[in-house]
Amino acid sequence: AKPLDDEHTRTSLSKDALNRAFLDNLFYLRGRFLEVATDDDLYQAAAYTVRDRLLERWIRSSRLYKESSARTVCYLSAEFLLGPQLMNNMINLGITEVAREAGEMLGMDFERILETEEEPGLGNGGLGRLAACYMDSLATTQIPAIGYGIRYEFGIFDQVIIDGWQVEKGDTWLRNGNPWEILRPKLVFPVGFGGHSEQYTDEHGVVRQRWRPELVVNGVAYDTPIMGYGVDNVNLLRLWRSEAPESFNFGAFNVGDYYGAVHAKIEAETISKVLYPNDEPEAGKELRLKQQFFFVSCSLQDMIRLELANAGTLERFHHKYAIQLNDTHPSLAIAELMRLLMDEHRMQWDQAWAITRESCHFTNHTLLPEALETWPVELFERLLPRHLEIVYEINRRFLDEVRVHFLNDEARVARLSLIDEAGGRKVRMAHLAAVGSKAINGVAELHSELLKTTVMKDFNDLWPERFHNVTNGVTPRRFIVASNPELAALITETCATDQWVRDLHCLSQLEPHAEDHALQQRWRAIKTNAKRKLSNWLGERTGFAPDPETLFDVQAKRIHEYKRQHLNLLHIVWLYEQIKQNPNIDLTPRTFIFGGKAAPGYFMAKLIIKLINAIGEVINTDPQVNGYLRVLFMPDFNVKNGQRLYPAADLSEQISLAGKEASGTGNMKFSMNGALTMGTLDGANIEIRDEVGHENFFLFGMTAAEVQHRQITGYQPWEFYQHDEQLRAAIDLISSGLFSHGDTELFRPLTENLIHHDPFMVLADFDDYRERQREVDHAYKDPHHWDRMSILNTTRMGKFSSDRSINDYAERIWQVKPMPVTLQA
Ligand code: 4GP
Repeated sequence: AKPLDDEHTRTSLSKDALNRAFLDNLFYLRGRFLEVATDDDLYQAAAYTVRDRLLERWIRSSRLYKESSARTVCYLSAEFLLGPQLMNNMINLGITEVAREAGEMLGMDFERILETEEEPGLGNGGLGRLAACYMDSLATTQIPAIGYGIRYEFGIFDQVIIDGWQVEKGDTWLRNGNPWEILRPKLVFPVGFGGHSEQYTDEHGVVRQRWRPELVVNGVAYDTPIMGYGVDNVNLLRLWRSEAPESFNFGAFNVGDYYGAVHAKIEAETISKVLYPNDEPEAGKELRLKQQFFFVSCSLQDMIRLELANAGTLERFHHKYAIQLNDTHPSLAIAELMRLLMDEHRMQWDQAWAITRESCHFTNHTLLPEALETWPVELFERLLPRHLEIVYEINRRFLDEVRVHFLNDEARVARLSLIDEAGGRKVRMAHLAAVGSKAINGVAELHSELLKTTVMKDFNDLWPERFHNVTNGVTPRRFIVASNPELAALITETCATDQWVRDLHCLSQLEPHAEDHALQQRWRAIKTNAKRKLSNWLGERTGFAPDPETLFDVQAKRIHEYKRQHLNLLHIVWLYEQIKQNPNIDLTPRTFIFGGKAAPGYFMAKLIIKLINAIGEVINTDPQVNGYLRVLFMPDFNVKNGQRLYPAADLSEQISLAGKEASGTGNMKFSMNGALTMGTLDGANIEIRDEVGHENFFLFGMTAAEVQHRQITGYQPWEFYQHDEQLRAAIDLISSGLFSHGDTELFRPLTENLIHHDPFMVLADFDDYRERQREVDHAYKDPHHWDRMSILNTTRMGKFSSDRSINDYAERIWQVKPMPVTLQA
């Protein structure tokens, strides 16, 4: 098949020119010549060579954006889970083929160079990866945008599996340097902490308020170019690193307190040191609050600097910027923007508030109560005394409005207040974000509805017009073109155009070919090949290479009880029993593959990982069952490893309890690559099923409404355990010690929790899940039928491109327009 990009290589870049540039970089930047270069030297030289190709476009883009008054999107996110960048930048530049050939001319192993790249893991999971997809789509749709976040020195931990348990290892992604970023040593902003707020009289005799922080750290900018696909727009990802201001340690140093001087430096640098793994209790995480304020303050100061340089005044700040708050982590932006406008730039409250409210927008990503951020007032006041005053004033005015709207409803006032008065007083960050934002959105239709009827119901009663839905999307550049080049080439060949890469709805052009046996055969061959590649990789890493002819059934995502990896496991254990009882059973041979990290402090999630590996150990070494069943855990699931997994899956497990998964985006990545989904009516599953056709989706489980009903009427998991013999047998087998060398205690916390509490209703959905899995087993036996469903899954995924999501935000929320950049003068 023809490669995707060589027809539209807009760079008219020759192999020779590329090689010359590459060798120059190897020589001048790395001080190496080809014969002695290490893999890392080669990778770095390649990365610089590609980056150089971005820079001209970058400069052109920033100049154009600066000169125009076009509205710029500022995407504030504590996480950007970028993944490897070399391949994607080449794809977006349209130079992968010429680069591959150039590399071959020099006798280099292109794949090996790509493999060498260490990904920046500056995020936990869905929320951080979404931010990265949106950066790709903003550039591709030519919308001026800046992503603002934190340049963590240590991103999400690396996961290794030792004796079946997850062991965390520090992520050292910066060890060899990061060729994609450019340090801006002069772009530095001070960020204060602590101290007090005071009144003073300015030179015009006006009484004002100001903050006297006790500690000041600096935020210094690191810029990464974000190239759009097939366009010349390059946007900016600006990440902040904390450091001690130079003057800060002088005092101590001069009096000979060397330790004190260094200590202060370390304390300042700690702020951007490490990414917090999520799913951990928030309480007392002082450093996390510091991180949030740190990056929000730097980012807003930067926006203000740019606007003052351009317009000379901040009166039109909200016309210039559309700020998107990616969850509540950046919601201090509301208070900090107010402070900057009033205290530093002497604006009156009303004007500052109008500007803030017109600039900010807020996305919620989860309804799980433990993820709704609150900060103890005491801690908030200690770190941000002036901001607490501002929050109180926002709250006072807000609650006045509430009282006008809902007369004599003090219960509602208490529920809406920015301060939670129950127990220890806490600042509710979601409320701060909601009050200060023009628009509030959920990330899939169901989630947005639930947001309005549950956690944000009172806000919806007050301001229904502020609520929106923007269903998530993912970038097809990374999740089809980069991760599954063979499939991409087949699609392009069959459609006779690669337009789909930019407009994913064009995949529907493939649909008339879904019945075509020749296409089906090639489709299957590509899938099998992807499975073979994954199998080899797993073989090298885990010592076991699964058979690519078996059905690959994959669940890859964070390990969490609400995502119900243990439901999957109960089914596997049940299958194991069936085979044991009936060795001649007619089953489709399957390989179950799991991947995902557990938060280091989340005991139950870690126990689930142990159980996956324990079950795998028994099944994979039992010749009586391992012709039918294999169970594998892929260590260190991250963006890079995800890209190996999505193309190789036949079945995608999206089995969260309905109402718990806000959207999911892995579900989209799998389906785009032709996997069928086994899923509940949760998050974006619902919309995926509506798009791909109900007959091409394996649906099971309760609806969100049924879940709610069960919760209200009292859920008794014990009853399911008692009445469902099959289920009981599976649970009992785990309790029996069969998977734990006779240890009946090891998994007890898990089994007891299921039988007696089961907060995510695994037992209630088990029977239906098992039934649907039986259908999967049958369906896979008919290759034509399966391949047709697989093709239709891909062709009908147009809606789930992040380009569509970004268009939705641009039109309905941000009111921003594309601004095409052209290279020609
Ligand atoms: C995730 C949600 O759990 C997931 O459903 C959603 O697709 C994703 O955000 C992007 O919107 N939330 C997180 C988090 O990753 O840290 O809260």
